Amino acid sequence: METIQLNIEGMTCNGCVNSVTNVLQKIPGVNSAEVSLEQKRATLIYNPAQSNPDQFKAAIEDAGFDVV
Ligand SMILES: [Cu+2]
Repeated sequence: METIQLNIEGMTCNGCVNSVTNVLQKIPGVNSAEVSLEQKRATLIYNPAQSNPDQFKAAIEDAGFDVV
């Protein structure tokens, strides 16, 4: 398992946090996804054999937010 932190722009409320959390948790290989509204950050623990940071970034952007 590996850990990665992604900085996210565009989240304004807990609904946004839930959206981001949900799309990340659906990605195969993601063990856990914690999203902080205050820190504008997602912390993921994932299996690098099953998923990669490009997928996380794409999923967040598809949900309407920006990874910076
Ligand atoms: Cu929101």
